[in-house]
Order: sequence, then C-alpha cells, then structure tokens
Amino acid sequence: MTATPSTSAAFAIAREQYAALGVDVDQTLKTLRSVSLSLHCWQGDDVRGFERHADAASSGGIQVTGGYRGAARTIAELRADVAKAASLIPGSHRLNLHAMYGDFGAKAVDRDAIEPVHFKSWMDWCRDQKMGLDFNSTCFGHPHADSGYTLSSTDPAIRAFWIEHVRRCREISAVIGKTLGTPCVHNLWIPDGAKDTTVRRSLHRTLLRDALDTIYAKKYDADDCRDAVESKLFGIGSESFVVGSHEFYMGYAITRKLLICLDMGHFHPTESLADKISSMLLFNDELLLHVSRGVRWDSDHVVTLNDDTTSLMEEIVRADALSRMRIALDFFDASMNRIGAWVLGSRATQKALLRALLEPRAKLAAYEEEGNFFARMSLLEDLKAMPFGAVWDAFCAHAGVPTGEALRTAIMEYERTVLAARG
Ligand code: RNT
Ligand code: ZN
Repeated sequence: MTATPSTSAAFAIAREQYAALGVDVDQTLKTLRSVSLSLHCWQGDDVRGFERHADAASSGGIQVTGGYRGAARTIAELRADVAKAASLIPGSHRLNLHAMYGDFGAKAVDRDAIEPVHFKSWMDWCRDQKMGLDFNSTCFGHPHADSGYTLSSTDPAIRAFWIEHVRRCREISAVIGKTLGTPCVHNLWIPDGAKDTTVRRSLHRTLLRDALDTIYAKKYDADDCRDAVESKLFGIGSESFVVGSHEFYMGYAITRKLLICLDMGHFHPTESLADKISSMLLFNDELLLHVSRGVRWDSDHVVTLNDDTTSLMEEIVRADALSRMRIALDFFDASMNRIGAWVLGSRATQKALLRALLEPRAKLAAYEEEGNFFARMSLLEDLKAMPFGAVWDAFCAHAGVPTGEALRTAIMEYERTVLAARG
C-alpha cells in the first residue's frame, strides 16, 4: 500500500512542525520500525491451549470474559489468525507461545513430559513467517495447580512436578533460540497465592526461592535463552496473598541475574509502572514488559493509547533504554473480534512508542534545567495537539498496512470469510 496523496501532504506538514521543535521524524520512524513486539498467542483462543486433557485453562487467577464468535480451535486456525493479525501490524514481530500450545497431536502429554519436539512445527512456522519465538511455562489450568500453589506448594510431589515442567520449558526455549538464531525469552508466571489471610507466607516464599534455585541452576547461553520472572499483586482467588510479589522477584531476579517481567496490570491501580523504569534500569540490564490494560483490576483489557501506555513509553525513551526492553503484550478479550483486538492493542503500543519518540527531549530537558517549569509544561501541552496521527499514518503506509476504515474492512472481511465458519 502506498501513501495516499492526503497522507503524504499531511505527513510533510507534520514533519516540518516536528522539525521546528528539533525532532527528526525520519529517524524516529526508523527507530520505531526496528522495535519488535512479542505477540501473545493466547489472545487468539482465550488462553485455552491445545492439550488433550485441557480443562478450563484460564484458571489460576486470570479470567477471560465474552463469547464472541471465531476463537481459534486448532493450531492451524491459530496460526492463520496470528498471520492475519501480524499482516495488519506495521513492522516485524515475534510470537509469544505458552507451553500448553504445543503440537501434541492426538497424544496427551502432561506438563512434566513436554519436549522440544512438541514445538518443532511452531519453530518451522515461525521461521517461515520470519518471526522470532518467545516462550512461557504454563503453571495454571491444571489439576496440580488446583490447591492454588505450584512451585511454592508444601507438597514435595507437586513442587517436583512443576519444577520439572519449568526445567523443560527452559530447555525448549534454548532449543527455540538456537534454532531460530534469536534469543528466546522464557517467562515464568505462577499463580501461587491464597484467597484469605495466610500465616505461612514466609514458608511459601522460602519454598519458591528454593524451587527457583533448582530450576535456574542450569545455565543457558544468553544468545539462546533469557529467563524472566513475573510478579503480581493479586489475582482472582489470590486476593490476600501472592507468593511471587514484586519484592520477591525484584530481589530474586537481581541476585540471580534474571530478567524481571513487569506487567502493567500487576500493581496497585494507582501505581505507575512508568515511574519504575528509571529505577529498575539501574539494577537490571534488560526488562521484559507485559503491556496490558487493567480496568479497576488486572482485567487484561485490550491495550489502547491511554496515559498509562504513553507515559510508560515516554519513560523508556527518556531513559534512552529502548534497546534494553523486551516488549510483550498480555491481554485477552473474548467479547470482540479477537484478531481486531490483537491488532488494536499492538498498534496502540506502537503509537504510544511513536508519541514518545516524537518528544523534543533536548528542549524539554533544557527548560527543566533552567527551572522554567512554565515552558516545560507549555511544550508538553503543545505536544498533545501535534499532528502525530499524520506520522502514524505515514508509518503504516510505508509498512503497507491499512489504517482507519480500510483496517476495519480488512478485519470484518476476515471475520466474514474465515471466523464465521467456525461456529
Ligand atoms: C497473569 C500473567 C501472565 C498471563 C499469561 C497468560 O496474571 O499476567 O503473564 O497473563 O502468562
Ligand atoms: Zn502478564
């Protein structure tokens, strides 16, 4: 798709306006183009996965609501949907797979028995699609997670089961990274916690630390696999106690040199994830982000271009830390067209980043240094009304992806021709 004349004219004016503030729009677009998002496979099928013994997979404190038609039911359907979504997101991106999405054929393969071979067809597919592949242990939606505890269970057999699962997931991740020639980020989130006041917090956290030490004792080459651990504040059924809190993983990851995964929905609703970035970057080489949108709770709504997303990206850019970020998406909405949701959330993340990149940082910093806080505020206010949309449209046109009505048409066409037939 080439730029329409109106896009080009609008873009030319926008570029001049940004240039007047000292912002190089062309450089900005180049930077934006270089950022790959890790697209979460679980938006396509409401976090169900493809295990033979699958029960309600989205247990463990996470919840998908809505009954919109067209969820992917098979690996082939999910791949078609990911490819469709990716074709409508400018740039080149990665796929983020959960262990429960393995290609198990007709066999029931339990979580403590998964092997790299179960992910071979995903690696082949990603290679064809020119996508990197990231990976996640799946420690929820399983009878051995029913007590609410996995790696921090007081039952040694349950702990051993999940240790084996995560150990295998790391091994699979390393094979993925080596096979595709780009490091696979392996993320670990566990649901462990309790609904009500728990008196043995210390015991569960000690058990978790020790289980993790067993898991991460084996080292993999950072070119193949990078490990991240994801904290949380609370979940459904774990309102009063979450073993893997932010403090727990902050300490754990820093002392063990792992990545910390920061999910936008995993903090107090009034707490700003954006403000954490400049602190955490002092003590961590890289950070993994789960870009999400909590509405009143960790509800995993589709990401939109709101203040939270924008200020997060601003902080990353202001800290000159884009290359130290692994940006993954984490939302799941079954109340609307799922491909549309994927595309909108991904594009909103990119838009937030674009806005941040279009900020005249040097000028703002100079006002701040002079103590001219009126000028700083005034310029920040001006930026909100700058023609950022024209730059976004040009970015999409350059990437050959539709915007506006054409995007809606493309999504609805796919719904009519592909999703409707799924019943
Ligand atoms: C749960 C975490 C976790 C999951 C995915 C499916 O609260 O955010 O990242 O959403 O692993
Ligand atoms: Zn998450």
